[in-house]
Amino acid sequence: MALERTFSMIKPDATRRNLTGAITKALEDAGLRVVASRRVWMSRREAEGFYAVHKERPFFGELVESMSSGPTVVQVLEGENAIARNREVMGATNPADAAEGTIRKSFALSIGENSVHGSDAPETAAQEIKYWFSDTEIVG
Ligand code: DAT
Ligand code: MG
Repeated sequence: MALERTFSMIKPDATRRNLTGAITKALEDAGLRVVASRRVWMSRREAEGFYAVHKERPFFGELVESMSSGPTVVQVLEGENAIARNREVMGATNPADAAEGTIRKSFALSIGENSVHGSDAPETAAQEIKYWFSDTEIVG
């Protein structure tokens, strides 16, 4: 498997608790390299656009509210199997189901405030990276 890139986000519930460093360390310890990073307080409109795939879900309003409630850190991660590796180190969406040692098991507060986002497939990774970063901002 060649080097792959994925999109990651440290969510407002985590930046609020000063967990940016701890979460980045967990990603780096898992073999992922941060090749782009920016702190951004997204607008409701940006959050709605980013999570458009979930717009019919009952939790969409809550999700947009929470994602625009404070700063996030948007990142591009690079590594072998980066998409799957990142999902593995993040843990299950609901922290109650997340495996021991995962970021969500260690830090998430609830299914809605679950500390991190990670792309789930090559197509969404490409789309999500492009949503937040231009090519020149990614330095591998
Ligand atoms: P993931 O972030 O693991 O890819 P997802 O794509 O199914 O999970 O959902 C996106 C986000 O939406 C998730 O990180 C938190 C929120 N969410 C999902 N299910 C939820 C629920 N049942 N109640 C509240 N928020 C939810
Ligand atoms: Mg998802």
